[in-house]
Amino acid sequence: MHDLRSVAMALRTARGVVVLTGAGVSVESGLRPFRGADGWWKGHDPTVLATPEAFAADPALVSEWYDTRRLAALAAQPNAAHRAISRLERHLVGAGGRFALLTQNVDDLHRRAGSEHVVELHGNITVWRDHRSGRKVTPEPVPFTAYPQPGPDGGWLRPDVVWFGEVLPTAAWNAAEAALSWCDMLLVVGTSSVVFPAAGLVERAAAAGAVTVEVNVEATYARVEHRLVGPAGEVLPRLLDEAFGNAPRG
Ligand code: BV8
Repeated sequence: MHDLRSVAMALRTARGVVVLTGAGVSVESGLRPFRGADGWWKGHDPTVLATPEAFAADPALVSEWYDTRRLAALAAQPNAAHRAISRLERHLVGAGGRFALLTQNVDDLHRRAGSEHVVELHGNITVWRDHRSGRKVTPEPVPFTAYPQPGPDGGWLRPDVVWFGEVLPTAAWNAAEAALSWCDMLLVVGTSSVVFPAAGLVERAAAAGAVTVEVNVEATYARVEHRLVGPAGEVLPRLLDEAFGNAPRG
């Protein structure tokens, strides 16, 4: 993997690193990716269920799907990919550089792996909100007693995630755009890069002159300069060892 060596050289001198992650970084934690056969649940397509229309039509079904995923995320453990990204953040910040982690994932595993500068572009499945009042709650780590679960203000509880057709949280999107202004290297890890506006960040980083690198088990349509093909839990630790020496693992 000669490209890993050239990517490591670029990473060694990068001053502003942004990492954009998708469901692929949590596959090695046992969580399903979003697309493909593995993503479907009881014969339902996630891209259909992850919409306000689906929740309005069948709040019980959508709540059950999300509660199942919430419990799976709580039971999962961060993997070597999450830990490598957390290690990269500590290295950059420790060396006086800048770092941002932009995640499309809602499973909270980056934060549990020790990442601090986490921008959750699509929300967080461990937080829910009353669908009428918007009041947020963090449910106990046990299954809901009913689907849908009544909220504190008379509505139903819905996950505090961004559904298709909903706008991304303003603060998160502003943070993502701000990161592009100082990003000189973008690592795109474990995402099919088909969901916008997140996927559009790759082209914008490249247009701003950043070195763009994809880490994925397969090549996607994302237009990047380098592709490191393999599981993120294997590629990222090797990349960091090559770039920074075999420092204590994160
Ligand atoms: C928006 C949270 C403005 C919920 C998600 C019509 C009307 C409105 C909007 C649209 C429209 N048509 C299109 C749009 C835009 C739409 C969109 O992009 N649609 C796509 C499908 C074409 N976007 C939106 O609606 C966004 N909002 O545009 O608002 C607006 C508003 C109103 C009207 C107009 C405009 C909101 C998008 C956010 C949706 N919510 N998630 C939930 O999680 O349930 S997105 C969902 O997809 C997940 O968050 C997921 O993270 C994200 C991206 O998927 P990936 O993470 O890439 O996961 P995937 O399974 O696809 O791929 C996994 C990858 O990992 C693969 O490449 C695989 O090879 C790789 N992999 C596997 N194992 C490993 C690995 N890689 C490394 N290592 C491994 N071990």
